[in-house]
Amino acid sequence: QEYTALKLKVVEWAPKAAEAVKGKIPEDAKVYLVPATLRAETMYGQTCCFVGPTITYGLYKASEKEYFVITERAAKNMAYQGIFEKEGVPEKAADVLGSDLIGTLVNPPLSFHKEVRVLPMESVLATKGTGVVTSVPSDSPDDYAMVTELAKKADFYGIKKEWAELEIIPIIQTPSSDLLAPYLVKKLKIASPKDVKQLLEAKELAYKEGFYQGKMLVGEFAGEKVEDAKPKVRAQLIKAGEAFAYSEPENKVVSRSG
Ligand code: ZZB
Repeated sequence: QEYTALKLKVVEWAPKAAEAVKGKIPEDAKVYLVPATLRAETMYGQTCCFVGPTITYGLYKASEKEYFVITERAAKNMAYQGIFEKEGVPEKAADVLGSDLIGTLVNPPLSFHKEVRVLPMESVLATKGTGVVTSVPSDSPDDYAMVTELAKKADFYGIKKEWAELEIIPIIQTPSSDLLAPYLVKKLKIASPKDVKQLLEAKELAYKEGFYQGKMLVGEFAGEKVEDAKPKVRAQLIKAGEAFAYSEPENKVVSRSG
């Protein structure tokens, strides 16, 4: 499985995360949350970044002045793939619990929303990708169901309601809708992130319709088919130093919905 790993720069830490990293990295170091995605062409529509609240993340040294927030498992894979300056064993500067990251402000490359918050998602798997997931509610039914839930129960989740209410901008046009994920969530009567089975079905439908029938509505490749735009957007992000290729051993790939 070849992912695109995206660099979301930390602009401001949540208080507990700030405590966890204090004095552990150089003052002028840049830190990134690094989600792994299969949908580089949707990055215009990022509205937040999900972490698993019970997952322990590490701050791993990518180069002298750059650190990545990812799972240990991902750090080991990256060290092995020559993504870090130092090959072999990853260097960890600090641990930080997912729940302590919530509220952290990050800058997602390419996105219309220049600053988005880190928010909780229980279904994030520590065993897949980097354990960090960027949220695109226009095109990912899981993400749409989760941001809807977070906005509804902001107090319960310990977040500010407005963090989950960023405008959802149409990115891709398909025969069904310009906002395929919200459309499918409604159509399959998905009420919450707990509707795992319907969400899995919605995800499969969204992947298929988005890829084979989707047309870009925004960005440099507006008007082009998703099929054609996808590799171009990815190449652009990589060239700009805002993303890199990250691959996962095949047998370890598990679907988000089990
Ligand atoms: C942005 C995005 C935009 C994604 C979209 C999907 C869609 P899959 O499909 O389940 O095999 N993901 C990545 N890592 C994790 C994790 N550790 N736990 C849970 N979910 C994870 O895996 C690929 C997708 O699952 C990734 O692509 C990521 O969400 C999420 F419009 O990134 B995606 C129809 C889907 N649309």
